[in-house]
Amino acid sequence: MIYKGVIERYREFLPVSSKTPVITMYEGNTPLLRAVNLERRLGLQSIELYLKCEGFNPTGSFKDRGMTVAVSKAVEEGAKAVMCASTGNTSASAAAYSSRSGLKCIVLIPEGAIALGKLSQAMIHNAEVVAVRGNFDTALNLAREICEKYPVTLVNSINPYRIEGQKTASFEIVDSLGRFPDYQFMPVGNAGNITAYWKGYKEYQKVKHSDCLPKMMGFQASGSAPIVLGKPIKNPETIATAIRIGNPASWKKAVEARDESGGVIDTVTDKEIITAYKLIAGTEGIFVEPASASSVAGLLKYVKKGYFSEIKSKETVTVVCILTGHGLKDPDRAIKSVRMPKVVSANLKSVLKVIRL
Ligand code: AN7
Repeated sequence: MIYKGVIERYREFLPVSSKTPVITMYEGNTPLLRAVNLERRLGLQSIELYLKCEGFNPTGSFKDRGMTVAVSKAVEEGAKAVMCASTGNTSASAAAYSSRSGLKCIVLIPEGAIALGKLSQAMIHNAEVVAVRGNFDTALNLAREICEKYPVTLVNSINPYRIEGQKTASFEIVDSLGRFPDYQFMPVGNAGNITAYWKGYKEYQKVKHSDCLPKMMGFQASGSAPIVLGKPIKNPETIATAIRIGNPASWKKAVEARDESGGVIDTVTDKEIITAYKLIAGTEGIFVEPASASSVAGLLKYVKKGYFSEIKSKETVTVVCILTGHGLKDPDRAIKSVRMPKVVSANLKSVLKVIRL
């Protein structure tokens, strides 16, 4: 059967009917790749590591899973316009699905704080892009207020349809592995995604009659870690602009996911994020954006801490790291993280001198 996106594939688990006009770009069905090179790097024989490559979605991030449901439902319910505040990926996805559906799309972004790739996506898809002099949290408050007062549908993850769509990623992981993973490492920003995965795993557990659920291991950037600190942060900072969020909307649900699963929500530093970012690209050939690398950064931190040291030598555990967004979203960061190309004269001798064959 030809793949037709997450709504068709997981229809019975989603709030859609035969009357719902499905706005899709065949999102989802992303690769779950075994990361043998990273496994070697971690130095633990007992970990089977997989990477869920969500950057391979149509607009380059996991947001498309939720956006297909949110925009389809907005059209079904007769909306004329949708709106979101965004650190970039939500706005890119909202703009793309809106242009496909004919809805007007308005996005509020924190001025100067979103990666260029994401900004270019929102703009080329004809969204009304407004840069707010403030951070994401301020922009989200404004978007909420506007959507309460005017006939505009909010498509941030406060919109329950977003969470419903995003939970399909956990179904895919179970379907690909043929079992539930033991641990899932992932970034946490506004905390919608950890909420969605946990909801998905719990729903699938009932269907699959499994007694195993993964521990949810969420990671915030250390300068933007309100959940870890237990209080909102007024001026969050991190190079991982996607998760530069000081007051996550799904805070309570994220804490529930952590506690019900026996997992953790912890921090990784920008330095740890960049190390993991380069390691994923350099050892597995997958280019992710910095925020996404916080999942692997978290895994490296926990391996180093000895978190997995109690695993008996014959046992193996299955770990999935969620790589939420594509590296091309933020090419500036890649360029800043590596050495620039050497410039040489246009002759064989000069080129050979540099490439050292
Ligand atoms: C690549 O686009 O919040 O914890 O406005 O773009 O569900 O917020 C993006 C978040 C992780 C965090 N990785 O997910 C937005 C936005 C990437 C992201 C997250 C985001 P949530």
